Amino acid sequence: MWDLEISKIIVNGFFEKFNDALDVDVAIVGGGPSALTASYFLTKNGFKVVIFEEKNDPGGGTWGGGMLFNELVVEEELEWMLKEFGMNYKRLNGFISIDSVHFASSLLYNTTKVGTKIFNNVIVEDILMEENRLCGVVINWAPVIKQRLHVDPITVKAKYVVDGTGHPASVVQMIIDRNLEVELPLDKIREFPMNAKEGENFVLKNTKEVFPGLFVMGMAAVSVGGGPRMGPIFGGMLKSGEKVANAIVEKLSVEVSK
Ligand code: 48F
Repeated sequence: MWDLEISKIIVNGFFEKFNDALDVDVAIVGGGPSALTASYFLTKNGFKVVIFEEKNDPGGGTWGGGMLFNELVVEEELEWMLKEFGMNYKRLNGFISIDSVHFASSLLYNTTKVGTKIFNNVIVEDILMEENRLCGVVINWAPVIKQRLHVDPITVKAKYVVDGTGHPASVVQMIIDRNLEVELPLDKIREFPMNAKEGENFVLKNTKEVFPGLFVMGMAAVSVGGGPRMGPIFGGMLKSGEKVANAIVEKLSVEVSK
């Protein structure tokens, strides 16, 4: 019977992916542009990467461009990466302009094509710790959390966790809420008014390991470091994702060769 066959294909296909994603090299929280870039470079380097995105549609703040004008901007120096992703773009006075729907879908296509697994509608609601080091995340279905259902989560083991949750820096916030030692330049997570140029440099500088086993990238790195937001310029997100990927590749490669 067709209908039964279809249901079995879906259920078996999902659980095959999901089972494999319970023990990974890198778990990325949030599916925004920095996450899609980081996962692409990590997976391409042979590491097992999973992204958990609480919304139905991964891509974070990319789809709507600036103020719903669905065009976004990156710096000219990133042309090599856009070429790597096979994107169409226009060069204009030192900047590059890209259709935001094309940008989001290209990032999604490229990272899933190399093998990154994205689980949408899944929220990271807590962290998994061992000997004062992050070693995974605690996940649940986003509708379970949003409807406040009393349902326990399950855990995913990861060698590294990356906070790519954007403005709220949710994973770092979970560490702070538990009074664990995290080095913050301010008394709390906070971002400052928009300044695209400063923000673009700031995001890259603040993309780093902030707690053993936990990296922060993208807008989350800005919030944790206390810097200015930068709105619809996305070069910093791509650079930040690439920086996290390189840093983790280096660490994991050392561990593999031990
Ligand atoms: O904010 P977001 O797009 O992340 P980003 O990579 O990019 C920022 C830009 O979009 C833009 C900008 C450019 O200059 O300023 O804002 O830093 O995407 C973050 C994603 O994380 C998801 C959220 O739904 C969004 O899609 N997210 C947040 N908390 C959780 C989460 C969580 N606890 N579990 C799963 N997903």
